[in-house]
Amino acid sequence: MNNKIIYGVPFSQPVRAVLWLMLIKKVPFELKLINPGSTSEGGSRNPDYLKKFPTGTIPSFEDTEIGLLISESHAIMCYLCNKYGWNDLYPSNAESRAKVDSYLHLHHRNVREASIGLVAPKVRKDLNFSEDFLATSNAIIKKAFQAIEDGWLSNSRFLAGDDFTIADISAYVEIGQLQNIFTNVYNFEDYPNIQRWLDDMKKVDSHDDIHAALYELGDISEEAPPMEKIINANKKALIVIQERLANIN
Ligand SMILES: N[C@@H](CCC(=O)N[C@@H](CS)C(=O)NCC(=O)O)C(=O)O
Repeated sequence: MNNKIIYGVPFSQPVRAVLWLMLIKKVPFELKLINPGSTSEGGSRNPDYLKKFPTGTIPSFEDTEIGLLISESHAIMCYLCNKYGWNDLYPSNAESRAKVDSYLHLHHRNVREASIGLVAPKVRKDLNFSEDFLATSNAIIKKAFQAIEDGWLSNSRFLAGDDFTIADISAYVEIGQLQNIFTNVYNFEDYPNIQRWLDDMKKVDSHDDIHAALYELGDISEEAPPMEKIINANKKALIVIQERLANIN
């Protein structure tokens, strides 16, 4: 058993961000499957999970050796970078780090809205989002993408400068999933800087492995995928991650 445990499913965007960091850095871990939102055993809203992680969300991280429990993908990624000195992905220089942090803070309720406004309505029909809710969400997404296009990516190759950082990981799991190679629910034609960045991000180590669930799910623009397809996408991604872990451990 590994002392580092990541709780979640590979289909979840913030879970993918943490798993991607671990695969890039080739650090062994155990992935414990937790079903988001479920109150059943193995669910993120089950009392057993809530006892450890009161926010009831995935991803969460546990280091059993030192008794550390943390939720929130950004906090987990920053912790791992701090702990293991991954300054290439989370610069130690205060000014460069501030740029990364600035994106990480912006992400919530802005870029993260991509999942809520564009993907969730397709994959979570049961949540019955109202027209008003979706209109607000889409307006937030448009504003956030425009800021990235005109600001963050207008003068630099990556979000926080010319080097790839955890800000790019976090942003890509949200924005990348919308591309036509995956769910195909957003047209990036009017965003040349974002398109260029998306193409660069496809070359990042472990990109294809970490997106196995999305490759498996395919285009959802015309039709909402049946639950079985989503479950199979998670299963396929799990196999890919387990194979990678077998080579790391
Ligand atoms: N800000 C959190 C967001 C986590 C989040 O929203 N996770 C979703 C799955 S993608 C979840 O756990 N939903 C279940 C719930 O809230 O009950 C992070 O970055 O970790």
